[in-house]
Amino acid sequence: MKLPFKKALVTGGAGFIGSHLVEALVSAGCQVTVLDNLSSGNAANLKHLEGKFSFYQEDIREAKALHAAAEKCDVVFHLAAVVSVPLTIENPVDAAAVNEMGSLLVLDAARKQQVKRVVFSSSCAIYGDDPRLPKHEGMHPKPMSPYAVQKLAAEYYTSVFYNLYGIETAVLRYFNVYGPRQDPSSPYSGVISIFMTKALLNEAAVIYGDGNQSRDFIYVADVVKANLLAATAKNASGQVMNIGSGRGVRINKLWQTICALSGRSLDPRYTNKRPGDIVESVAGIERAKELLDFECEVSFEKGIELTFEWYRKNQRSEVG
Ligand code: UD2
Repeated sequence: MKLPFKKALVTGGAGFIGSHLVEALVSAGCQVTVLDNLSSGNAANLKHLEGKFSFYQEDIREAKALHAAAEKCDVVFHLAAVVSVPLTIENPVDAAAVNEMGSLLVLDAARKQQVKRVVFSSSCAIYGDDPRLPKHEGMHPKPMSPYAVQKLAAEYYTSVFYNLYGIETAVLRYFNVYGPRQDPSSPYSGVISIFMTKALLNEAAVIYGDGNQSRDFIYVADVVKANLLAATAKNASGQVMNIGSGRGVRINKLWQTICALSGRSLDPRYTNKRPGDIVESVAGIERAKELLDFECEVSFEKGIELTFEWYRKNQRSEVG
């Protein structure tokens, strides 16, 4: 993809999604700066790109580093965050300092450094448990966790910066992102990373509830594509867009698919539903299609296959 901008900052660039974005930007010939405090990101995610980007190992709240990193950038992709919902429940104040105040500082640095556009990574968490499907951007937000409140607050700041200061912004509400490099080692890791690691270890998955809950899974390369389009599409400025596949997959079906790929037949162990677990989640994707001309290229079946291959090659012994 030929990009119409030269220099970009990726906050959280050493994380799962961020590292894939950095890879795409570098291979498109973009000059990339990464700012990441490595609290949940991992330098190993960028090892293969060593020497091809600038790196600030800093927190987004370190104003001096942030300003230096944003200097002369055309675009800021803001992905740095406390990404675990349960962690924000355990420690809402610390998480807010990063997810809310940190986001405000990123926007302000972008404004002062005259960055043209900021693409903010938000989450479908802001819809809460609204039972109506698919979830679309016109729905009234119903945040149910500090994480969702913090993402929503940052979305509002983004919109205020667009209206008050004329800085171009685009907000992407990700659904369940999966793919290579997603860390399976915590109980709050993405379900696909956990299930794949379990299947490879010949262990049964634990399914919370009856397994009939659905999720809209989106492959990480498609999320990267959405970011690149959001950085450049004329109509995206000032907009909020869902980034999902538009298709719901039940957790029982997910486990069966992964078992089939591993060639094993393992009955899952069922346990209590997770507190606050949403039952159905499917993205309405019309707005991203209209404004970004975005469509998922990688089907669930293909993405699962690619991801499983990666976990097979990079097998781990720790799993959430
Ligand atoms: C996702 C995001 C979260 C937030 C939220 C918004 C991830 C990793 N998390 O949380 O950041 O944006 O959406 O609503 O993308 N499950 C099992 N067994 C396991 C692990 C999970 O049954 O070992 C179930 C879990 O109960 C849930 C589903 O799988 O019903 C997906 O769980 P998840 O932790 O991957 O993601 P989710 O949707 O809770």
